[in-house]
Amino acid sequence: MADGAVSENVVTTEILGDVALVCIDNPPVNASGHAVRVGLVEAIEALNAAGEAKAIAIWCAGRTFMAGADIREFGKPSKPPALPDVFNVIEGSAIPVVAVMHGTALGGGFELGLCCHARVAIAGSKVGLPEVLIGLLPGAGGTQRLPRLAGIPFALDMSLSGRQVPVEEAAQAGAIDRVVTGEPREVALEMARAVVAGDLPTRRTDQIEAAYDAEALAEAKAAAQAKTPNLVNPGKCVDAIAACNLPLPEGLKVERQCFLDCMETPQRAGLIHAFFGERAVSNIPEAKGPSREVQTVGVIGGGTMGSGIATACLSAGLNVVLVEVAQEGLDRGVATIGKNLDGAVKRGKMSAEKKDAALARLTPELDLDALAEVDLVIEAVFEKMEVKREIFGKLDGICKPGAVLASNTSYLDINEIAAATSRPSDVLGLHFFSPAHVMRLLEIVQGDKTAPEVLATGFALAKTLKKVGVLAQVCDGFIGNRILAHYGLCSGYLVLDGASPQQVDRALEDFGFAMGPYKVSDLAGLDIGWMTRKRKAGDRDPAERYAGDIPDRICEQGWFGRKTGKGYYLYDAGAPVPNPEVAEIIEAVRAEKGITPRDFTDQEIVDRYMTAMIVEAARVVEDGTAKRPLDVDMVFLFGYGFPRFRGGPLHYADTLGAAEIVARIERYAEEDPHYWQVPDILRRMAAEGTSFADLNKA
Ligand code: 3H9
Repeated sequence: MADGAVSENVVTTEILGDVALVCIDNPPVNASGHAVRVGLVEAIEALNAAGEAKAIAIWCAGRTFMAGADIREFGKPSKPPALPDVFNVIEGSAIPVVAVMHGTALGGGFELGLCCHARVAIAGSKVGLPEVLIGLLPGAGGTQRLPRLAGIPFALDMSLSGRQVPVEEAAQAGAIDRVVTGEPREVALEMARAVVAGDLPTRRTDQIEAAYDAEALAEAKAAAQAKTPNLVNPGKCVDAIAACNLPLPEGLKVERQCFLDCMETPQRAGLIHAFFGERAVSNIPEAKGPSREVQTVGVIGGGTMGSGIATACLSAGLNVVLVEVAQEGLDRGVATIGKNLDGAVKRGKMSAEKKDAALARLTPELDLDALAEVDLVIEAVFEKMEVKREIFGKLDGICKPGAVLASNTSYLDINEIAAATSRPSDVLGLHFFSPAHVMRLLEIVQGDKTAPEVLATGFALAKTLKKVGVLAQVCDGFIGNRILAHYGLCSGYLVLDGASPQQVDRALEDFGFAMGPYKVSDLAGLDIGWMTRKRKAGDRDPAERYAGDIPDRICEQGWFGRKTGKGYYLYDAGAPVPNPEVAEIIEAVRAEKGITPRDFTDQEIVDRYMTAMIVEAARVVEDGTAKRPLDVDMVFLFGYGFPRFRGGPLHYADTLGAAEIVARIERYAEEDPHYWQVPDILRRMAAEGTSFADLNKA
């Protein structure tokens, strides 16, 4: 029996003749929180004590079978009974138990199914072991029972990919005994009766031996190490599965230890912060109010950005009117959209029929007048205020009343753009990230006069496009690019002072970034930064150390990165190699400036780069450009390739502590007091011993 806790009626039992139905009803997703665990043990023990039922069926109310352990409980002291103990009670039940799964039976939910004596699923539902995605491994018997039912290769695939597997596929592999149609409760009753009648065979996993596959295990271990060298949990997951040749109770002990080892890691905390952060960014009043209906979107500009935005809208089932000024540009835009959609088909993200239907919803036009009837316009033209104002002035006269007018500007003042219209309340910023049909971030920029309904329409659009919409206020670069501009200077200083671009890239890739900043610059095009530096040359503070001499000189050679075959790296053939001529430029610039290059360790590079990022991110929170620290974190995870397992710059900052960050800034400020300044918010946090996580809760 459990520790006497109240089960809050989240688990109820119905006796219907000689069968019993046990229902879990714990909205929204029937997670196995403490009350559920207690309730399940009580229900199974009570039925066994009574000894009247000949079969038990476990089913769930609401939209889904149990979606796993309650992730909100992780990191807090755990209250018994632990989930593996609950499942041992179920597996040990003398009365056979059948699970009836619907919706998404994930993690502990699927493991609940595995510990039962028969597993039935409703057609069209999915099962999965997504623990790997939150820094864990299946810790309630999944690594032991799944290989016994479906073999080691299938168990490795499910638990290392975290993918949601259609139940039909899981049934084929042996993980599910029967796929049926119907409502969960009715199916539960029918299946419990089928067990009694002997029409649904039962099996106990403690009586099944797994076919051992040492080769698959060794391959999986090597692949996990190569693919995610920074993560502990995939390797531990393989170790746990490898124990499936032991007797079940022994194997479960190994699994438990591996699970607890992962639970202790900061990676688990980072990944769970990412899970909740992704949901929390749109869990705000601004996103929830009434919004305007959007079925047809006008996209102005058929360049890379405009075509990507159009692709995203078409893929989500919206109609798109694409406007360009010249036929050639329009044709190029349509061709890019076609290529983007072809890519989606090739990657298995879209069927060929869906692609044809998407293209049929595209209307290419050469005249802004074609936007008269669209519900929302996204302007994605050249980054110049005069051009944008001219377009918005025209849209004001063309678009129907109530149309939402959005700019995809990355830096410019939305209020100034809105002022070019007679309806600034309809204007907002929708800042996509390149490639716009792939990157999940959408900064939703609120102007001074943006109507609440228009802002909510931005969030609704993000949801339709399956993007992560983050609210930002107006400033140069909004959340992401403003912070980037600041820490970009830091990487410039690192190279000026002695590091090579390759060392900076390597250090940050080892830290977990998908690509180092110099590889990213080469990919994005070095001319973009060059243009920005020229645009801002007049505003430069004379006290600021200029970090642009090296990239300026590279651009003067006509080397703009990947697209010209040359940048910080050479892209002639095969893998990029360092451009030796850049090393000469760097040396020359250092010599002209009288800089004696010094050595940096990789750790020092990471420390300085991350501190610079945290400094500006803290300021963005302090002045309200971002609503909360977690909004900054999600911008970096979904738009800037920040390592997900580190949770985002401000979650990472909490792992260091404000006092350590302040101490670092003060140390660096001894060399460059202009660049390295302690934001007030960090100084306050250091004094009070508070964290960014505290601000997320406030
Ligand atoms: C595990 O099981 C470990 C075991 O192996 C071993 C244990 C010893 N817990 O995503 P949605 C909330 S690890 C707590 O918007 P959808 C979510 O935050 C777990 N809360 O809906 C949101 O709250 P709010 C393995 C959870 O329909 C609300 O439910 N399982 C959990 O788009 C709705 O969620 C997973 O990793 C949870 N487990 O998608 C599954 N799950 O309304 C994680 C959800 O306040 N969950 N919430 O913002 C999912 O993948 C999706 O939520 C799911 C539904 C597909 C289920």
